[in-house]
Amino acid sequence: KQQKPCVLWFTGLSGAGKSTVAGALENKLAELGHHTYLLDGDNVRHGLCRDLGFSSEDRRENIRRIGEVAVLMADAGLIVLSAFISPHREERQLVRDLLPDGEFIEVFVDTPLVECEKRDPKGLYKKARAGEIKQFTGIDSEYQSPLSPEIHLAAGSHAIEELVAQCIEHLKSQQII
Ligand code: GGZ
Repeated sequence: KQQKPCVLWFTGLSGAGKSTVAGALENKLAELGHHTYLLDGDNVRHGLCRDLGFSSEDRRENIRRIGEVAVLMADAGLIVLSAFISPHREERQLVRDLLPDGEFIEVFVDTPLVECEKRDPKGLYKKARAGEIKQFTGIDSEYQSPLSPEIHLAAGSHAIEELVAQCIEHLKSQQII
């Protein structure tokens, strides 16, 4: 199946739905016959980046490594999906700059903090509020929203299928698929 390689860079708060939407999009792309790879906390923070924590420097190094891996995978022809908070504009820009024009697609999974905190699937916000986890994104560590993402998902108020459809539309409009 014809495809152009690219990196779909999901960014957003913890609990915003990055992995969920990226996973559902990956399934849809596979169904359509495309070749993809999903990078997320499960396969990266336990291996390649297991020496890193959540200080600003460590997050920066986390994103740098993931960016380099994403570039290699795009080089191999894949549609790469990456789902990390990636809280800093500068680091996301560094990854963008590693790729040819049009191959970096920033996907802002825009779920308001109040909603993420209400979902709190792992109880991490509760712990962060209690001071048991320090430097938690959105609580005592900054999240810098994208200023002009290629795809802006209102993920607090739309069903997963609608968000996936919005991504598919964008990929078609850019003749990636
Ligand atoms: C943010 C943290 C923290 C702190 C642990 N701040 O909801 P989760 O659990 O599964 O997703 C979060 C994940 C964030 O890792 P990333 O590699 O995406 O972060 S970054 O891009 O900023 O490097 C959360 C968990 O790890 N977690 N401590 N202090 N999230």
